[in-house]
Amino acid sequence: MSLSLPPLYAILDPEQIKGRAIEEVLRDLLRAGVKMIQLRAKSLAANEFLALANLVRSKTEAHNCRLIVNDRADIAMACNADGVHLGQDDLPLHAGRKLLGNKIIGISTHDIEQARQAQRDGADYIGFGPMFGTQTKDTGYSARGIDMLKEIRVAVAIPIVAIGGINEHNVRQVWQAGADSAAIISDILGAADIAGKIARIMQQR
Ligand code: TZP
Ligand code: MG
Repeated sequence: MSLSLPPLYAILDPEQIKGRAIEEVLRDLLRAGVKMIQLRAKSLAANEFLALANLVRSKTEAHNCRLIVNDRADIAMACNADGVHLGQDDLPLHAGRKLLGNKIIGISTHDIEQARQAQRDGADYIGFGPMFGTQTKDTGYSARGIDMLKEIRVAVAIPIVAIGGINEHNVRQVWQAGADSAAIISDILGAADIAGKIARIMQQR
């Protein structure tokens, strides 16, 4: 049976929280009812990443929220996350599957061929983007846009998480184009009132 994803896929990244305490931001996300969080920590050493992942695991578990670890299958396993998110240059899916067994594996994709390949290889969902212009990550790809998202929707049956430049003002188009979920970093983590931001995003459904 295919994975069912909540409409909002929040990404928690200690580099994007504007000097706030990560525990506080996490608490805001969970109180706002977020049911899926990806932990992304590009510049933490493995021991620091794991310590953070353990903390986030205990809080997400208490709120019945799934936890996906970005990039690191080892840390996903060590903290008992629900899964891992792998990019095109991370461990290939077959290797991730050896480590993760039947846990969730998401794969970042940027075009139809990568999306089809991820589905063939057994990904549980694909990330697709960057949808719009984003400052958060230089993906090396131009904005993919709504029309390409619609093509991806037709090309694969597995769930799609759209990412890149999504905010409260454009998220509706992303859902309408067939994304199962919208991944948002800066519009949420940069908000002065995270709970209010999430409520406004969810009102767009
Ligand atoms: N992958 C593709 S775009 C992106 C990632 C991790 C960053 C998205 O961040 P934002 O701030 O929601 O545009
Ligand atoms: Mg990666």
